[in-house]
Amino acid sequence: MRKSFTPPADFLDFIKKYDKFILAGHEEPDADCIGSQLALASLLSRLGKTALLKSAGPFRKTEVLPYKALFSAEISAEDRAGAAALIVDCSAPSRTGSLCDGLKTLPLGIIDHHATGAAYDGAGRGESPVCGYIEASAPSSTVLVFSLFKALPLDFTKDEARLLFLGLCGDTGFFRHIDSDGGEIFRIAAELADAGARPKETFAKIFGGKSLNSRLLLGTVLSHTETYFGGKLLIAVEELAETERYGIENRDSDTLYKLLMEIEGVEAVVALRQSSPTQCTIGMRSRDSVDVSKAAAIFGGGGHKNAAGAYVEGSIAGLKQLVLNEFEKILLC
Ligand SMILES: [Mn+2]
Repeated sequence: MRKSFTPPADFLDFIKKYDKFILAGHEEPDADCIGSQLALASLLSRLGKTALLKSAGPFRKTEVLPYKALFSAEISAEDRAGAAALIVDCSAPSRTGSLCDGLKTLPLGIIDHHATGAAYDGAGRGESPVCGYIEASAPSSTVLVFSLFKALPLDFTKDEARLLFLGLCGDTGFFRHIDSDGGEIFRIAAELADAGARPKETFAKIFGGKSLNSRLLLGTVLSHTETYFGGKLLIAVEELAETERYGIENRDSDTLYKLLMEIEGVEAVVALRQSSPTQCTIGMRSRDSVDVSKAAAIFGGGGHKNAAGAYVEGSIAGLKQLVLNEFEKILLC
């Protein structure tokens, strides 16, 4: 089936209606978040509008670090005057971290492709209008921003094409997560390549630039990965002392998940990390029909069907059994 992405008419009206936008993305931004925000800012400025780029950070991933200086983590009263807010690559203002307060009471537009995003109903925003372009079947937010360019219509500059392509490659793991029904994605990729996107350079941006410490941390985490349920589930553990020894900036989650998901028989991978003496992050990846977004929601987090996470109180030792209980239901039923 041939599908395409088209922004809802009321979302296009939202873009046309305001002259000034505060563009916010989620905390710890990835290539899709940053690529979407920057391409959108460029689109808005070409329409003669003001776009203020905001991110709470931290900028950890090597592919987003070069753009850090373009973003501010503060929203001033002057920024807010006459502005509408646009949040990208997440659906709830709370996901923007420290920016959340600065977005309060502003008219809000949302561009997102997360499965758990569709439920956002504007709760707590009083009379402020909320307008969403939320499409869980889109592989990246940049695909939705791409469709905004097409709908207006605007041709892509070389820089815009490269930013949109960067987000698309980031969220699809360089196209390897695209399953059937992916024709439209490759048509979009082809159009971005025609407009100046460079796959080789993008690959080097996303997968290059690693340090030796990042490989040593990866080796340590791999060396204490445990297998459960006949090899269907792997739990990888990163203790606080290990993160501190090698540096959190050297954490390479994408490669960890990739290496572990490549093991025969594995249906899900959980990365359990002690992020402070009292808090842990739980990252989850899964294959095809195994839905980890529900498990993440039980721990107060969210995400996609095959990629989700949560931030929870507790220690690795305490959480492991709770994780096993949830995955027993998911994998053995
Ligand atoms: Mn995304």
